[in-house]
Order: sequence, then structure tokens, then C-alpha cells
Amino acid sequence: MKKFLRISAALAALAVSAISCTDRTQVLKVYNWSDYIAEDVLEDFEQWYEAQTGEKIKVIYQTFDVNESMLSKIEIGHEDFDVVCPSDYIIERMLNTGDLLPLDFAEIPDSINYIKMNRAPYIEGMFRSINPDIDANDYSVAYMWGTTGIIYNKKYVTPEEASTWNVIRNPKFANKVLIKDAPRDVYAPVLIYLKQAELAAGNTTLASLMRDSSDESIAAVKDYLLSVVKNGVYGWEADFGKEDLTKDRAWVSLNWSGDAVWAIDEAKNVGVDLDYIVPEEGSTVWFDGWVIPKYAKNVKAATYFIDFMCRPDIAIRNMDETGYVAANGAREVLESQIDEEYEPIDLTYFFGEGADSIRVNPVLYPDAKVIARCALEHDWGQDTEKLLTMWQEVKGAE
Ligand code: SPD
Repeated sequence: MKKFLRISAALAALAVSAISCTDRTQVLKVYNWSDYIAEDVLEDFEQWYEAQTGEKIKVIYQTFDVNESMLSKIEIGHEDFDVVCPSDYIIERMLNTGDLLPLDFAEIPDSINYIKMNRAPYIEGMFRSINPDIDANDYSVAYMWGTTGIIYNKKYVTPEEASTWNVIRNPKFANKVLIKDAPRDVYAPVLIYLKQAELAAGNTTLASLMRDSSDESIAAVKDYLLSVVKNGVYGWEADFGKEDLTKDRAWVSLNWSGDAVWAIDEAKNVGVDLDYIVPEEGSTVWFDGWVIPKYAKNVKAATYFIDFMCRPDIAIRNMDETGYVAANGAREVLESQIDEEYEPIDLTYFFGEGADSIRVNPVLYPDAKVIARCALEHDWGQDTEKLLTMWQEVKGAE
């Protein structure tokens, strides 16, 4: 895997001013997570777009680290990004607030309609469940997906220790723990951990915990996180944590599966042995999808861009670069990942019948048994503010 290229804010700003005199139809403003694309595909898109439409396009690419900061730029700042990549529960919120344009791929010829060709039924189903009233598939196309779990250094941490969320406050790993700076993605596993007895007794479900924004639950998660802080954390990270793991500075990380794939791979090169586990108590399965916000100024290029991201060879390049797994049902994508070094796993839920023993990296494609103990996060509406306040208080308590 190559090292990531980062476009600095300064460079992005320069690029924006350089094209400010250009016709806006020749500019596509993409707002994506950092470390989440093979950046050379952006240039390829410019060429492909011109070949398909006869029109020139310049991509202005900007990145964010956290869903919530991206959202406020659009919701409050009304910034005119043409295509952005929020997570499932943010897509739900943008649907609820009417901030998204419906997608229309009618103009794209069938021969290059990669969305139509490669939609995975599993992803379509999960997107349908985002919002019971509005089908998210009409407003969003999934880009990458994965789970939330624990990355751990096998030299210091056993699989048993890592198989519970409580590893983040295990005194053995004090000051060696990294926590993703993503409030919802930390709140959910901690709440699952705290409610494990009720889950086991059948008095609650993972799905209902994903909607639990009650004061009691927020307070319980806050108390728990304060005890984690007291035990000692190495840091709260958005993207730099991968390096702390590969350099042996941190041993445990509450993180996303794609960061795990990247870190495990990089660590191997320097003799550090990392692994990833989705704790037994349960976790989240998440999806990030391309959407076109209502303030977009170049809907046509945004539509083509989303389609281009679904082209199997482009999806594979993005996967190889980032460590994340494309939400792409193309056989070609699956085949690019098959490797005899892995034990066979059941992927029928994603690739259909016949995919019941596929040798792929189980961190990328979780086995059906892992998926069965994961749930999708949901939007909390106005209650989100309570969580963000709690989050600042916990981080400030260090
Ligand atoms: N480095 C980019 C990582 C993006 C992962 N998104 C996960 C979102 C989970 N809610």
C-alpha cells in the first residue's frame, strides 16, 4: 500500500482561487474523508469525463476527518460542494432535513452505468433501512463500508483481551490506548458494552441501542469514558493513529476496519504484528455514501463522478490505496481480493449463493457471523448536541 498523499488546506485554497475565474460547470467540488481515495483517480476522472461528455472538468478535492464537521459546513455554512461522502446516520439526517438532491442517472448511457451494473443487494437493503420513509438509495450511492472494532498489537495484547470493548480501560494498557475522535462511533460500542447483560437477556436489541440518546445512557457512557481517561489514553485521533500503531507507540485502538487493514499491512513491513477484532458484545456496521447536497452547483459532473467511483477498476484502486472495502458488488472486485493465505468465510450475504467459502481478508469482508452481531447507527436529530457536549467534556477531562 502506498503512503497517502494529502492535499493541504493551503493547496486546496490555492486551487480554488486559481479556478475562481473559470466557469462553474467546469469545476467539480468533492468533499471526502481524508485518506479515503487513490488521489490519482481524480485526474483519471477529469480525462474520462471529457471523453464521455466532450466537456472539460477540474476537480477541487477537499477533505474532512469527522462527519460532524463536514455536516456543519453544509448544514450551517451552506457550502456549495457538489459531491460529499457522509456516513449512514448523517445521510439519514440530511434526508430528514431535505439537504440532499435526488440522484438521476438517466443521462448516463447503459454501457457506462457502473452504478446499475454493480449495486450489491446487501448494500441496497442496508441503505433502505437507513430511513423508513425515504429510500436512501434514491439519494446516495455507497462508497466504502466496514465495521468498528479493536486494532491491537499482538506482542502485548491477547485476542481474548481485545475481544471485549473493556480493553480500552484495561490497566495493563494504560496510556497505550487510542480512541477514534468520532463521538457516535465510540458512543455506540460503549453503550453496547454497558448494556451487554440486557442484550443477553433479550431485554433490549442492538437496533434499539443505536437509537438510544436518552440522558441516562449518555450519562452512563460519559462516566465510562471518564474512567477510560483516568486509566490513561494515548490520544484521540482522526487519522494519525494508524502510524502510532505501526510504530509501536500505541497498542490498542478503537477504530474502523479499513484503518485496521492499512495499519496491519504497514506494520508487517516493520516487523510489528497487529490484528483486528470485532468485540463479542457487538458493534456497528457502517456505510459511507456519495450524496449531492442541495447547494451543489455542478450536479451533472457530480453524477458522473459517483458513477466513475463505481467502476470496478477504480473501486479496486481505491481499496488498495486506503485499506477500506468498496461497497461494490462486482465479481471483479471480489476476485481482486481473493488470497489463499486466508481461511474461507461466508460472504453469501454480500455476494449471493455460491459465496459461502471465500478466501478473503476477514477484516475487509466480515464473516456473516460477525455481521450478525453488528447494527447500523441512526440519526438522533436535535439530541446530537447532547452527545457533542458530552464528548468535549470527556476529552477536556484529560
Ligand atoms: N480515513 C477515512 C475513514 C472513513 C471511515 N468512515 C467510517 C465512518 C463510520 N461511521
